Amino acid sequence: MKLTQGERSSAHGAATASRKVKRFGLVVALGLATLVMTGCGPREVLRFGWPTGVTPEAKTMGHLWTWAVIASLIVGFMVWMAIFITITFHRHRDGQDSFPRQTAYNMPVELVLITLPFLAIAVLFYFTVVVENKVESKTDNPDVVVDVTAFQWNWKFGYDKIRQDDGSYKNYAVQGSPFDLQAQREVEHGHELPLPAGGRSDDIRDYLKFSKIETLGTPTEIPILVLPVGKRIEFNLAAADVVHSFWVPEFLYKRDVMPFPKQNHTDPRFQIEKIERPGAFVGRCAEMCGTYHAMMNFEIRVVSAEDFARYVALRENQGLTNAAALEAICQVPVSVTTVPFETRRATGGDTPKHLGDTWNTKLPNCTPRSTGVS
Ligand SMILES: [Cu+2]
Repeated sequence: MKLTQGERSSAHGAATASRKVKRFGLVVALGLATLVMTGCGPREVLRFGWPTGVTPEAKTMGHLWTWAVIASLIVGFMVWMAIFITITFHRHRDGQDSFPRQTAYNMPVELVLITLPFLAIAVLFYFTVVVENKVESKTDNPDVVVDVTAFQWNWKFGYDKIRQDDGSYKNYAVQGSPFDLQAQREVEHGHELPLPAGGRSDDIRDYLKFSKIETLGTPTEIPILVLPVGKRIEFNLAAADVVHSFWVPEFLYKRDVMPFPKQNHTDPRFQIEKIERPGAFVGRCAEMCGTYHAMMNFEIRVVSAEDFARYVALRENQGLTNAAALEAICQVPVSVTTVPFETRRATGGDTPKHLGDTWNTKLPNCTPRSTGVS
C-alpha cells in the first residue's frame, strides 16, 4: 500500500512522539533510581535538604519547607507537562505553513491563569505568617533568661534570671558601670583580655548587661553557654561595638546583635520553646563584623535540668570557672564543636581533626562534685 504525503508525515510524527515519551520515561526512571540509590529514607527525602533542628521552632519551619517544596513541585510538574505536551504533540509539521489556531483573549483561560498563581501565593503567605508567628512568639515566663554580649571578636554570656521550681525567679544581674565591671574581670584573669569596652562613657553603654555568673570567650577559650534541656530559653542580645549576628545553625535561627538596641529600634529578645536533646551545638557570628569575624564562635552545651541546676549552684556558691563547673557536673570542660582562635595571627595550623563527640559530652567514669547545698 502506498502512503500519501500527509499520511507519511503523520506516521513519522507519531513515531517521533513515541520515541520522546520513551526517552522521558527513561529520564524519570533514572531520576527515581538515583534517589533510591542515595540511601535516603522517606523522611530524609521529604525534608528536601532541610537540616534537622533541635527546637520545635526548627521542626515547624521544616514542615513549612516540605509543603512549600511539594507545592512547588506540583506547579513545576504542571508547567513541565505543558511544555512537554506542546513541544511533543504540537510541533511544526512538513507542509504546514500557516500559524496554528491562536487563543489569545480567551477570558475564562486568562482568568484561571491569573487567579491560580495569586491563590498559590496567598496560601504560601498565610502559612509563612503562621510559622513566623510561632517562631517569634514570646511568653512572660521563660525558664532561663540569658544575656548575650557580642564584641569584636568574641562573646560573653551571663545568666540574667532563672526560674526556680516554685515558679519564682532568682536574679543574677549585676548593676554598675560597664567599665568598672569589666576592669574587675581583667584582674580576675590576670592578664589583659579583649573585652566589650569600646570607647564610650558609662551612661551611653548602659544597655550592656552584667551578671554574677558570666562566661567570657578569649583567644584561648571558646565560651560555652550551658543550658538545660526541655526548658524555654530567652536570649537578650546586645553588641558592644558593631553589628554582629547570633546564629546557632541547629536552632535554624539567627538574629542580628545590635549595639544600642533601643536607639536602633530593634527588639533584642527572642525565645526558643525548648532544646529537644542534650549535646553540644556550635554557635557562630553571622554578620561580617571585621577581620576575625569568621573566628567568632561559641558553643551551646545542653545538659539535663538537674545538671544545669548543679552547674549554676557550683558557679554561684563555689565560684568555679565555667570549665571547672562543667567538669564538676561530669561534662567535657572545653568546647567539642570548635576551637579558639589566637588573634595574633599565630595559629600554628594545629586544629585537631576530631574535637569530641557532640552527641555525648559526658565525661566517662566521673563522679559529680557536691554543690555544697542540700
Ligand atoms: Cu561578629
